Amino acid sequence: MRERILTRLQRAAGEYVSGEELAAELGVSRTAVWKRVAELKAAGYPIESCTRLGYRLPPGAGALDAPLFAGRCIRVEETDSTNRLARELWEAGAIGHGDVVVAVRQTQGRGRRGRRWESPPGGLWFSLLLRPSLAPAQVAPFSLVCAVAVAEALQCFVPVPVQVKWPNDVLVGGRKAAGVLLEMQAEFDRIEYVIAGIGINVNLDREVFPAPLRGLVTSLQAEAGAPLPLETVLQEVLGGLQACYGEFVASGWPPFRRRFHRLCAHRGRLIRVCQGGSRLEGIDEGVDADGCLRLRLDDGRLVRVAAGDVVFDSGLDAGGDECTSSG
Ligand code: BT5
Repeated sequence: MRERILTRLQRAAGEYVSGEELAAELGVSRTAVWKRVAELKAAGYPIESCTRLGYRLPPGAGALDAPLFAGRCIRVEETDSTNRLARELWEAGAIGHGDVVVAVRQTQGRGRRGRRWESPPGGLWFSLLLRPSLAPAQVAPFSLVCAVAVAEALQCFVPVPVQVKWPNDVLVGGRKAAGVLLEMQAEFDRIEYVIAGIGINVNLDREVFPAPLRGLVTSLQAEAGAPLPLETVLQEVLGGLQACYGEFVASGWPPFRRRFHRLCAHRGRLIRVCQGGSRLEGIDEGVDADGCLRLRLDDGRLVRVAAGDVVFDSGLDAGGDECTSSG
């Protein structure tokens, strides 16, 4: 949708286009237009807004001038993991900031902590290489930011709620439909690169998953009731990631905290956080200014958790009670 808004504003050659007109042309609400324009502005597009007149892009401020990703897309039929391939291509000097590596299928898709990510054809499996000029410690919450970007983009395609589960899961209708794997190469005070690996179950039947996962996962197709064009989903998600990346580099995690809370599936609920062999149980009191989860334990203590997996009673058939079950 962002691409179409930009194209329309460019076509207007510096004239204002009303929010109403844009909404009608795109078949969405005026609020949806307003949100996308806000994202484009955050990503560096010099769009001007005027309450009575609408939006305009000053002449000469072409879409390609904006400080966004280079956005080359390297497509392969099959690889072990797009995160691994992106690293190899970077080391060979073949890709740079903003480039994306997409695979039709991955043979050894990776989750966090060495877990496996099922990646048959029909999903979107891609990795985005980024070179932010931030200190390594500042990047930690970016995985939560990616989850927010993916969740907000996916909401355009399904009628059921899209939520996030700390730190990096995207749930559609309560089941996991996407995940984020952030990997970083850094020297002590300088980031060489960050690879944001994103997996989205787009057009997948539940039957393609191993039996233990079937009750816990879903796909956009299953929730929308029809297959979706992979390319459209990819463009929408990349647009969201671009906008969020621009805002994150400029302003850090704070602007995303509220967005994360709004989307969070377990805020205020009794949850369990599993870290390796240990587990903590308590009430989720939200994410703090560093992206850590705050947990109020039974004895009243408030603890901050920097890493782990959240398990909560989602009311779904497969339960997800065990810390090892879904990640
Ligand atoms: C994640 O890990 O959720 C991160 C997934 C990132 C995948 C992308 S695909 C492109 C790029 N290249 C890669 O090699 N990886 C990235 P985690 O939170 O650890 O969740 C892993 C767990 O999710 C597994 O242990 C399963 O329980 C479950 N799972 C596996 N495949 C799934 C799928 N396709 N959909 C939903 N859940 C899945």
